[in-house]
Amino acid sequence: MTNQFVNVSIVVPTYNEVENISLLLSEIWKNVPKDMEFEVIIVDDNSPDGTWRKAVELLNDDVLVVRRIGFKGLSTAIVDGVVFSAKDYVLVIDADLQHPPEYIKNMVFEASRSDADVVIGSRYVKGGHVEGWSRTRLIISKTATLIAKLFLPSTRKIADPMSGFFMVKRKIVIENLTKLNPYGFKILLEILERCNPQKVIEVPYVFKPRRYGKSKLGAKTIIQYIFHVLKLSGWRPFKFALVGLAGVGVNLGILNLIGYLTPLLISKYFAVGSAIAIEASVIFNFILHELWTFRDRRFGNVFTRFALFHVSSAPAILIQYLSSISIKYGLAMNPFIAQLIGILIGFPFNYVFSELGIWKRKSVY
Ligand SMILES: Nc1nc2c(ncn2[C@@H]2O[C@H](COP(=O)(O)OP(=O)(O)O)[C@@H](O)[C@H]2O)c(=O)[nH]1
Ligand SMILES: [Mg+2]
Repeated sequence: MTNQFVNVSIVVPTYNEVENISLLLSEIWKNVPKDMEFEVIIVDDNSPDGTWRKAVELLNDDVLVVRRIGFKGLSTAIVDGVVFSAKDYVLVIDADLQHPPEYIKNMVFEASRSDADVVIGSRYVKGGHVEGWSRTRLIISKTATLIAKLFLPSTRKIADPMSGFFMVKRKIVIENLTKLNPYGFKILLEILERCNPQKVIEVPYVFKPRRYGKSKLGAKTIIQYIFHVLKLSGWRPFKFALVGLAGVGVNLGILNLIGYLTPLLISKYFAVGSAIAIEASVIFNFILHELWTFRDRRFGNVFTRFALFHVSSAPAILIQYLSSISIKYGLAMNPFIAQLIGILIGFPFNYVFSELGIWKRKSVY
């Protein structure tokens, strides 16, 4: 009889988990499907509490302990675990029993059934849940998920792209190893963005409170996370802002030129002159976004994108236009304040609309 399950390397990153490690291993043995071929790889960063020593004591033929000296970091530990692994799938699970091993069976079953590139243990699909989090903690997690979805198109259809409990085909990680930048804690985001998985599925699980010991992730995690997402996005929001800034320059430059060539257009017919300058800057911004900011995301018809870009620029344009006209006709509003309002309201709208509506990435799953 052929084996009905895929074979799996279970990678466990550990740092100061001495009280959890033996319980975790026995839970894993209890919960893997009976006829599944598997191995366990513990990647420990030379924990001061001697987790690695304890793990070596528990060693049997199917367990490998990697003790890294002079390294520290959750994501790099997981990537090293993948490098040492030898099976078709890698399953990543925390050592502190927050990812209950009883869900392994179901994840393996779904991987075997679907042949998905990535199987995510998900807290945010039906049947999934988080136990023991305060409302604040939950809001932070959901906000972080939303940030990922805005900046990283590969995560948009996934309910829990920040999960640390997941399976991935070894092959897609190894093939893209040099593209991975295992910064921070969210290696799944890296895999989704850089390894180009074609099929991703989510399986619900209940995230439990830590069994023993304490969390290694502190307040600076949030800053690191935002930095990580921006880096993964190729700094797109900054490129977008830079182009916008250059657009303001173009606007003013053209207005000056028009004034020089046809003075009437910046006096009696200022509304016309101003409109021409604004349109010139919108065209300029559009071209730069096409060639630079979103060059990898030019799908569909360029004229549709061009028309939509006018819609997305509309709030900024409108505020700018009204303020410049009102200033011109003496209805006095401080021009800097008017510009600032235009930018504050216009920029986020324009950016979000551009990301989600105009230059959206084609979804593969
Ligand atoms: N090898 C290694 N493992 C780590 C490191 N930081 C955290 N871990 C492990 O990664 C898992 C998740 O970390 P944890 O502190 O529980 O994060 P939290 O669940 O988000 O609070 C646990 O198994 C930790 O032992 C690290 O720097 N190196
Ligand atoms: Mg934990």
